[in-house]
Amino acid sequence: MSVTQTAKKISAMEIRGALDIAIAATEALERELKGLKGTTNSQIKQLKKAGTTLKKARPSAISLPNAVNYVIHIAEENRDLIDKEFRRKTREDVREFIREQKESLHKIAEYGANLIEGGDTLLTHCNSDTVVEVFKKAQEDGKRIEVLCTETRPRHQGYLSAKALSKAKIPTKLIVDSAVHYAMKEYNVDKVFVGADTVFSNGYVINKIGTSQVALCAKHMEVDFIVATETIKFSPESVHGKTVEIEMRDPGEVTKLSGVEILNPAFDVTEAEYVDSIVTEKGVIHPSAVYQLIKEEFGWMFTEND
Ligand code: RUB
Repeated sequence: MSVTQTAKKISAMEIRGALDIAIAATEALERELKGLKGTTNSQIKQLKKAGTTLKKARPSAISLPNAVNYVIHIAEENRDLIDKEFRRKTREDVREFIREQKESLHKIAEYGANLIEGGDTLLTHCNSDTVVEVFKKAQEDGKRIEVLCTETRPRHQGYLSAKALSKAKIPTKLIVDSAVHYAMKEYNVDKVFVGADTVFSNGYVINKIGTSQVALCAKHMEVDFIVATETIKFSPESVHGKTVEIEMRDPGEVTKLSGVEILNPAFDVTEAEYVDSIVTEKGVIHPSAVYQLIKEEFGWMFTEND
């Protein structure tokens, strides 16, 4: 699949979820590298152009520009290599980066599962592969858990979570989004786990629209609100105050109602004070530790003056 085809699939949400988006973009650049020609400088230029096409595909998951920027960083590090050797070494490094991302998922599953106790009732919103892996690991570890999944209007990604969990033989219930408060009370939810599209240096989290309402309910009900995310979803630019755009999708995804303006924001921001823990591949951290972890993980993006 070409860079343009990958970007189209990301925009159309045929490839979705912040980690899958990042991996798909990285793989597209790796394939692009294979066919590049010309001087190393011109190959890097072509790679940057392809990267720009990918970055435009969706705006709210920082994992996408992070992955693209990292591939370009790798290419620039290999700038002194010539032609074939440049492509060979860069592709090898890019494949290593993809392996690391996949490995992160397993580590988060392990650390996240350690936060779950046998008998827990858990709730999740939308469809995060990372969260699904955490729940599956808890089950594999012999913990008896039950999961409530929100439907996640308008695209119903909660159905994907519910299907994946029930396939893994985890008792699963599906609720409409507006039943979160009711379900937390009626089913004694112990913990909420959600994924992330972007995590800012101040610990604020962008995730699927509705996440912040779930977090408000969790706070009110004194239920732990846990975010499971690879550090590729941390925003290094947020250290300098940069935010990301909240994607507004086609109103037709919601409904058609003549004479009424339909709004369809796809993501929202959950403030750090609602987040109890963030599970990363580097360990379980408090939102106040995000800044430090960004400095460690994205050192290649900062200068000595940062
Ligand atoms: C998906 C979403 C997910 C995060 C994390 O939104 O908000 O919670 O992307 O997913 P959309 P993962 O369906 O609009 O892409 O843990 O799989 O990276």
